[in-house]
Amino acid sequence: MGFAEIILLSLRLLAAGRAEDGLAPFAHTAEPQLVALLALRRENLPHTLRGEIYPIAVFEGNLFRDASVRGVHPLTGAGSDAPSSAVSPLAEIRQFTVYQRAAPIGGFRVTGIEAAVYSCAAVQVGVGDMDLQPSHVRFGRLDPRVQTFAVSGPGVTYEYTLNYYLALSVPVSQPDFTWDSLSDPAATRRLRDAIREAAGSLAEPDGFRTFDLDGDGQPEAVGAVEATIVWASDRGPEVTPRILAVLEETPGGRLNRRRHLAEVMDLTGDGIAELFYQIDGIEHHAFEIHALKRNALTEVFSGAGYGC
Ligand SMILES: [Ca+2]
Repeated sequence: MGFAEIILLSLRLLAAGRAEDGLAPFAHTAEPQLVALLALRRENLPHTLRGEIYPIAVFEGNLFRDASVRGVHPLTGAGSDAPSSAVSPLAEIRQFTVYQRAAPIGGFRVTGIEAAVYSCAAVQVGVGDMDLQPSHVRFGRLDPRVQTFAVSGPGVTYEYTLNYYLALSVPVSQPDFTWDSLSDPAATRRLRDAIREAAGSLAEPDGFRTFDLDGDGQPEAVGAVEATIVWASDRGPEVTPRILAVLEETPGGRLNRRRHLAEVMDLTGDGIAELFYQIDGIEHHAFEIHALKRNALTEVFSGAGYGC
């Protein structure tokens, strides 16, 4: 599962792009923003680190579009899509800032493009030099984004651990927000009740977290009740919280696909945070970006699916 079957080969690739445009009426950033994933791999015996950049989406002209570029499967020779002359955006965009929980923890510079094989798909990834703050590089086993694999073959047995970080080609300053639920238990109660009610359940929400998506100083909260994820926005003591989104935890109705809220960050530079979701399934990863507009969270990108 996961990226267990990644094999890195240096290949000259025929590749095909895939565009799944979303609509996002936001202010322009000055230059295209390449939203990418840094897969940081630790070889567990020597504790060496290696990073690979996976392009996810480009934000340009107020739109997010798929930035993943298919390769040719090195084992079967088959492409995931019809061959084309699509070129990885990493050929032009090489410098990234790496984030963890919306805080920059270092940089990555792409020096080459290679094929990474994930299960039945091959994609182009960037390899290169990284400079991360060691204290922020985490491989905690409780983190849902961290996966450990044991690989054994003829005369070879080793183990490695992967963690994923958001990487942006255009660094965007993030609002500094901490909201203490203990200091405002009434607002916490309002938000938790609104989440339960929207989910249609009496159960207490799991994974209750707060952010300030719109920068107004009032909290937006997320919580899950069974398989339903609810976002709500507090509007003060006299008003019922506004429901921003009700999502199924298993998107598309496919079994074993789950959303992980990987980052909540302003990706577009307009001061309003977007949600960056990683969708994990069996031998499959994909990504979604949701944005706050007109008092609702709307999916503005879905794509960069890796795997079967
Ligand atoms: Ca807010």
